[in-house]
Amino acid sequence: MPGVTINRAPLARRALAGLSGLLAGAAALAVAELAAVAVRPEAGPVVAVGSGAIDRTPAPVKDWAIRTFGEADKLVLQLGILLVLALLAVGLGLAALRHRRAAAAGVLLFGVVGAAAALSRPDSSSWTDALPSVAGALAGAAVLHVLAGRLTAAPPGADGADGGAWDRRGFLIAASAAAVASAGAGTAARVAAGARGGDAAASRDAVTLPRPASKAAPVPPGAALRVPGLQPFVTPNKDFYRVDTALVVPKVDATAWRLRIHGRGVRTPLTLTFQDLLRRALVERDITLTCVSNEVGGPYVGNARWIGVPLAGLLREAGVRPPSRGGPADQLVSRSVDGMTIGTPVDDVMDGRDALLAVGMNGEPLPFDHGFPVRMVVPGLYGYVSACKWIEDIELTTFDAYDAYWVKRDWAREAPVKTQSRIDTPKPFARPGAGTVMVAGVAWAQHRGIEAVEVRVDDGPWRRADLAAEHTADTWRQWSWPWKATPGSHTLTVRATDGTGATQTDRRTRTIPDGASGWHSVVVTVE
Ligand SMILES: Nc1nc2c(c(=O)[nH]1)N[C@H]1C(S)=C(S)[C@@H](COP(=O)(O)O)O[C@H]1N2
Ligand SMILES: [Mo]
Repeated sequence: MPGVTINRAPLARRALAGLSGLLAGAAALAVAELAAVAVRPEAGPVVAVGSGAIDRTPAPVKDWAIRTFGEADKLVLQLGILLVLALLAVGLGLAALRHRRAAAAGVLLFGVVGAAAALSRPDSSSWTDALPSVAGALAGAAVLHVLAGRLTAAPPGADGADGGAWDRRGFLIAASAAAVASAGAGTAARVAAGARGGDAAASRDAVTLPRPASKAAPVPPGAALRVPGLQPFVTPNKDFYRVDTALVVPKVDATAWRLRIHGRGVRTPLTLTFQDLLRRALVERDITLTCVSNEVGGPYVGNARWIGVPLAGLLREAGVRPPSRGGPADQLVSRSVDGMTIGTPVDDVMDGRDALLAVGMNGEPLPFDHGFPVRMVVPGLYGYVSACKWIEDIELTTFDAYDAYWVKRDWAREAPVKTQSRIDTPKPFARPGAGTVMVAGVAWAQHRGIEAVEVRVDDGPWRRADLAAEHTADTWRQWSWPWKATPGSHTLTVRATDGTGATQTDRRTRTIPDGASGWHSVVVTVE
């Protein structure tokens, strides 16, 4: 049916042009992601642009995103990027109707943006990181040129001679071919990316954690209360909160991993393998980790049993003296394989607390999400100033000389964990029956310990809650309080007192710059 052309009706032509743009965009992304597997997964345009966006997002917006989307924040960001790309692709397709070359150039411009984003990542070390975006853009421009190009060609002459325009079947075949090829490339990229992470997974499977030379103190029987709705004393790995900037979780092959310790005041720089760490005397400790982005009453706190190498001992072997003993470096900067930098006071790491290079979490090698093969854990400090995951470098320097990632973004240089308490049950807006209602939750003031927890109903007097047995000052403490609930709407409020005798302040602050303060309240209606 050579006489049936589709490029005469303007509306249909525009729809097909938009579709051409979308298909060009899909081809560009699929080819780029496939190329990224060969080059470096993090060099793919979506991840590179997304990571760049994360780094440049103003702190309040990032805070809002974490608050609103929680741990789905990265998924939302990636879907957002894809949506914007899809709209732009449709736009370029429409533009191609009039300005075929300009539209193709537009696609190439996106390639340049993607390449620039990939090259400017802190973990980019090679020009080859530009290749995925460039390859994708070339593929996208070609698809757009072919599909949209012939939408504008002259229609066949009255004699039925082909004027270069698509007939319905021709366009359908070409468009389907582009779609199938893109889907194929995209699927191949997924499969290849999975295989690439295989080495890391195999290296993790091969790890047998040695028995620690120093075991964790046994958890006293009374440390874990049995109250429905209360968070368990030990947070299972699968439920442990995750906060990081990694759009793609780094998959590090432990057999190729190295940790370098160097910098100011380091007499003997060290380079350690994973086996080097496992051969040392390991310690096992229960430590509660908290994120500075945790709102009052929020979920970004968890307690785990870590196995690791005491960091202070390693530093002493390297010849490091803390500033309190005359050493020249007051800041320890840890760097991860994905370019995160975290600054920790050297004095804190070397003051006798259990600052660890952790290799194990709750009886297994670190999960990839939580930093395999090695991460730092320092009791008493928020994660962003202490808990570097996927660590590969430790540099001794000064706070004057260097600002770490979050400090550059207006968070505090030093950030000890603030005393906090949370009501886990009843939940906000619960409707318990009148009578005895168990109010229970957790309180934490890592490295100072929790001495007391008090609960208040409405504006009534503070009542001492029953504290679970104390495990260590570095772990959170559960509490409960049997409330004689009377019908009506009531506000329950909690506050804790830490091991120094200081009571949690009621002054509400935002999370930025050094952690939220204030009391947690829940409103319930007793029936
Ligand atoms: N490499 C890397 N390490 C990191 C981060 C990160 O973004 N990248 N986030 C830090 C923050 S803010 C916190 S609170 C803890 C969270 O550790 P988790 O995800 O294992 O709970 O990791 C810290 N270590
Ligand atoms: Mo954090």
